[in-house]
Amino acid sequence: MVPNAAPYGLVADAAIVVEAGVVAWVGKQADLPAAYADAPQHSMGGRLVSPALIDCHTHLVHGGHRAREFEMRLNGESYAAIARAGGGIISTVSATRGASEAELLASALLRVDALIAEGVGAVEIKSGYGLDRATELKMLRVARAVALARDVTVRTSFLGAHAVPKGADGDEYLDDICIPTLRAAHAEGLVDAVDGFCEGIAFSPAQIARLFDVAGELGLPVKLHAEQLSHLGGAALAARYGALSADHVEYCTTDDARALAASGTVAVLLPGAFYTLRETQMPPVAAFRSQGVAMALATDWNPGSSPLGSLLLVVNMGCTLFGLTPEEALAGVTRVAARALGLADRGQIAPGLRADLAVWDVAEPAELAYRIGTNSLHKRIYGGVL
Ligand code: DI6
Ligand code: FE
Repeated sequence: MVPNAAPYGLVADAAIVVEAGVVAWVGKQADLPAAYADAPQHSMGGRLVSPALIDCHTHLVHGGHRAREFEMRLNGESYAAIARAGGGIISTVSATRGASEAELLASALLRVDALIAEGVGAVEIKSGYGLDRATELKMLRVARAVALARDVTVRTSFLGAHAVPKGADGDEYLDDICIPTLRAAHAEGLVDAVDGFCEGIAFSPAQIARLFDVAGELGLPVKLHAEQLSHLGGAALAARYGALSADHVEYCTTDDARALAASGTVAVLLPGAFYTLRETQMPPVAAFRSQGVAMALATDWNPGSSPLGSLLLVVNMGCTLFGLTPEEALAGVTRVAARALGLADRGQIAPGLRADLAVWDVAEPAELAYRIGTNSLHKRIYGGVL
């Protein structure tokens, strides 16, 4: 996935030298420097080796499920109408508040294990199903605990601005609960980035700006659920704050794409939510391409709009639903996903980067995008450990 003349940065008959968990050298086996000739060698059997995958947008710590709501939508209710009636995010908030830390961790580990089994080495996990101090902190502690329980890197995002609690006023919730909770979570070292849901059913750009000002004061990067169901100006706002990413972005305009390109903000495409909600507004992939906006792909694993536990399926959907090329889609779950998380030490196989690798039983990279419901992972290598 190192950008060069070859598609996918592919190197045939390659060797990778790993020292202390870091890639020391990569190139053609025939060019292996003599200094490494005596190092222990492990054949990958001629298989394809990619960077380990990165899922850069998930809500995989949560209580309960929303299969009933899925039924309601298929009986004609809309996602927004269910949310307004107290279903949707708010129903997962009740289930998450009611779950113990141990219960949340157990269910989160099942989900993370499914991702790891597909070669994922890093995952972003958001809070946002607490909407009160105790539960937001509980979710973030569980996210940190996932990283201790498994060989996987976890980046947390504080998503206290995910929904307005039932009966509350958005601005009062921000001032009295959300922002003080962000400060408390940051003081506990639980926050790697600050996220929000900028949408008619959630928070306005002006409200998100107030939250982002606090993030800036705390030295935390920001990201935003923007332009998912309507065009509210979230992407422009994200660009103005130099966000790591703007996510969903179906309703982005060409002007938004220009702004995202200028700020170096990654557009994270989430085909699982598009598919589940049977949306018809496509993200402006052509504008992202022409303006030079880097595109990532992620599961958005959550119990409402994207109960999707396969990043490989997301790669396929990114191609089939959104028209990404397989090369763009694979970059979107490796090199670009790393950028969306501010992780400069991975996402490509290159000297100095972590030896987080995925070894695949496929002959060529496009197979990873083309197969549906097939897990071709032979082995995952995390931090150089075979
Ligand atoms: N956008 C989404 O797709 C998820 N959150 C968000 O802000 C949906 C979360 C849910 O429906 O529970
Ligand atoms: Fe999301």
